[in-house]
Amino acid sequence: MAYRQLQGTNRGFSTGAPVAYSRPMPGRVGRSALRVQAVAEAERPTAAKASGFEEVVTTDITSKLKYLFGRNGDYTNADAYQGTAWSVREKLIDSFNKTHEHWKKEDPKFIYYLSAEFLMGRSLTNTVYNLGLEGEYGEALREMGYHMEKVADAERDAALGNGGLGRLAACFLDSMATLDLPGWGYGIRYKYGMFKQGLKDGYQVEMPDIWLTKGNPWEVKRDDVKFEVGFGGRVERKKVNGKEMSVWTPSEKVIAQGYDNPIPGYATPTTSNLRLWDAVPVHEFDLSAFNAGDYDRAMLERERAEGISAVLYPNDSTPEGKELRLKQQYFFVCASLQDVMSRFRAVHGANWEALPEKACFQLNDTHPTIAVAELMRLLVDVEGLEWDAAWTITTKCLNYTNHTVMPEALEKWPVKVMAKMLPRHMEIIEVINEGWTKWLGVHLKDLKSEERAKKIAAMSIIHANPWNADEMLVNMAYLAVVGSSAVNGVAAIHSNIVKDEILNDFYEIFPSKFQNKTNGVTPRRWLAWCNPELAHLITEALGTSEWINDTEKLAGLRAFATDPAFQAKWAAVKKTKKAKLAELIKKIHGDDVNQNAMFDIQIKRIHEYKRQYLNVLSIIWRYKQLKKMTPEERKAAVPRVCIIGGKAASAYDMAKRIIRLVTAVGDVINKDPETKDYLRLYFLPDYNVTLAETIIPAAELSQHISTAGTEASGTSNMKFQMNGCLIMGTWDGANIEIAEETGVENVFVFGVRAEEINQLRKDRKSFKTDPRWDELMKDIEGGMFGDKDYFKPLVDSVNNMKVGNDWFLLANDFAGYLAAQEEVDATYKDQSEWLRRSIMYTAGSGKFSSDRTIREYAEDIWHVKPARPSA
Ligand code: NBG
Repeated sequence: MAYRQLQGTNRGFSTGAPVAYSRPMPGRVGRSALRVQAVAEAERPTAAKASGFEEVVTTDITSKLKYLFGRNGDYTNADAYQGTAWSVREKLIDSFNKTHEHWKKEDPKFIYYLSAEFLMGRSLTNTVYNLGLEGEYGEALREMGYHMEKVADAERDAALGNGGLGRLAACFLDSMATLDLPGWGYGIRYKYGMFKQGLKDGYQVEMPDIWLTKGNPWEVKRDDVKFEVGFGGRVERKKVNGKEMSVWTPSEKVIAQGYDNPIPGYATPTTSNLRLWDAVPVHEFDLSAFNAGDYDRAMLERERAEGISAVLYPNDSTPEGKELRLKQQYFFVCASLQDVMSRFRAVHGANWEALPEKACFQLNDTHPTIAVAELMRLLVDVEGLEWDAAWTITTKCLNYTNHTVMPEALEKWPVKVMAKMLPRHMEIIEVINEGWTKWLGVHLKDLKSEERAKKIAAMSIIHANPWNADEMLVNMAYLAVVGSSAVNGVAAIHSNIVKDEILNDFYEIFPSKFQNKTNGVTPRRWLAWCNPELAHLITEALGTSEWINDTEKLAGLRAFATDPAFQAKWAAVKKTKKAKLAELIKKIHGDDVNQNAMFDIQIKRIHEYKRQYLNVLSIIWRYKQLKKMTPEERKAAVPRVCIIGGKAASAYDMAKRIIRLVTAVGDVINKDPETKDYLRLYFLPDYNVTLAETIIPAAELSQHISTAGTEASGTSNMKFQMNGCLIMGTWDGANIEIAEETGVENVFVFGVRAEEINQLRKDRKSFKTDPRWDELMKDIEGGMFGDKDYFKPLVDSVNNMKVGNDWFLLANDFAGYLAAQEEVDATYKDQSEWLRRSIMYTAGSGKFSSDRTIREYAEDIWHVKPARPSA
């Protein structure tokens, strides 16, 4: 009873207040600071009432600890986390139930976001803030002698994703819920998420991410949500009820067990859902094998089944690994489609023609593309629809987002593997391809026959492996395009590359299918909650906290960009955040860093195209210049603390060498008594969502320096921008739009343009490298940072045109990069100019809220409308 009151009153929904009603401002700062809020403070509970709530919360936390964990006082922070999380969970489930009761009643069209990855990070703080409960929980914990931030620190990240693609999916869920859009995410409940990265003697080591051992308060196991998923076996034609049908008899079956992860929207009663599938055996245990003494066989089925959802992206360089990955993809797609169809059937019966009015699916990259064949199978083989009717439904329901231009990430499955694991799907794909190529033949009838044949071969979903003519492949991107209504890229330049290069043949045939949806990030997690100090300042200046879900309002900050008093406050926030990061560096590396130095950051997956190597080269160059200076000259230099973080895929050898180069250079620089006050380089291991939440608010300069045309969008660039961090970037991905919104003159742009790349690659062998470049290559090769042999392939990859070919054109951009670095230094010396730019970044970040992106998807692709439950 008391809780219902607490929830109803505190969230203010019963008042029918507009979306950005009196949000308690972000900040773990207690209620008195919250009282400075500009808007509708009257709606907040009075202090007397509030302290009553806190008592109730305290009692609830301790009761959770007592009855769920058998603990009675003397709690550690980790205990306090468990008690708090299990208490918050109840509020979340209340709101989840209400939302879903409403949606069931309204029966709106749903969007289902199919993604092999959801990089959620931690949930406690985000949930408490999104639900507007931070005051109560913060205070209750304080009364118990704990601090919310330390308590929240006990939570393990849900790291069910590799990087940008998975984190984007997580931001999208936050925005879908916040915008009251009926929508769910569907994915895999990996037992082990993204590996934990450690450093041993400066080299990356990988450790399993065991994140579920202490239970997961943020999920609800659904014992009533289970579907069978089959693999292998054979297909026969049989007469079923007088009709010729294809009947697939799989040789292996597993059960997909559903787990719901409620997703709270912000400033709305809507709480949506991320349903993740766990693979479990059909039969618990083979007792007869056990009784016969065959213990291994008794356990075999369980192990095989559990293996499917065990690990995020197993290394796919071996055939077994590849097979497992395809298995994962089919596993979650099959369960998700069955789930959606069974809910549809419960309401609409077998009226499948109406399915596209009630459901649409977004394929997050090619990973869930098997959905094209699976939806066809379910409609034709299971529901008995005619092929053409099923095809119309399928293509109306599905849409595909492309997230990469990297050929190695555009999936192609060997026909052999597909036919063995999913024999019926392989047949279906063959039929789709037959129909498709035939259609093409007619469509292209005006071409000369030779040309037409060439074009059709180039666009065939099934084609020979260009490196091995004996092997036939299924091109998943082609299947996705042919099977979808809409295809989109994730930033303007990227969508153009998709249209003009990667899928150009398809674009020419279906120009209206192709769209752009520039990525965005949730301003809740990535500004309001991770940088409460800045959020307070913004709210104070704008006189409203409405910017939290209407980021266009941030533009109002432009009026303060040159105001010295505001600049001083802005600088003070950055200083606080830098101090926090400095603390972290001290904890990890044991070093005190100069907090007046510029914090220069590059955090992202390690990849040659992202060019962390180029960053290191410029740091070495800076070091060498500092060494040449007199102590007096050094004093005039801009000191920098450079930070690089990111994981290298376990099989990506070159990326691992880059990490070692970072640590090796850091080892030399950080110890040099002459320069260490002016330059540091740290590698921060195990970069993840939580670490990003500390690093990004502290950053002053961030590096987004991919070779033009290679980074589809980037999303950390948007997070940095929101937090007032200046960007050093190439004309690539979303950097371009960020520069346009911020004012190009405020961004440090350098490097060649995407349209020049092909020619420059051809000419790279004869490119005359900068003498400074040559010097650095000799330094590394000569062992200036030790590990000569280990670094040799790295040097060769960019410098020895007989071995490597500098595919990502580091040498071409090197001189421009150093010049841009000089510009950075000069600007930093003028702190008022630097601060003006910093404010202009946040002010210009309105476009990059994932709310904007999701609104565009909802309007242009999904045609899904908000459906908000009443409070
Ligand atoms: C990544 C791109 C990023 C982009 C994210 C989200 C993959 C396959 N792609 O540039 O590299 O920001 O997707 O769209 O992870």
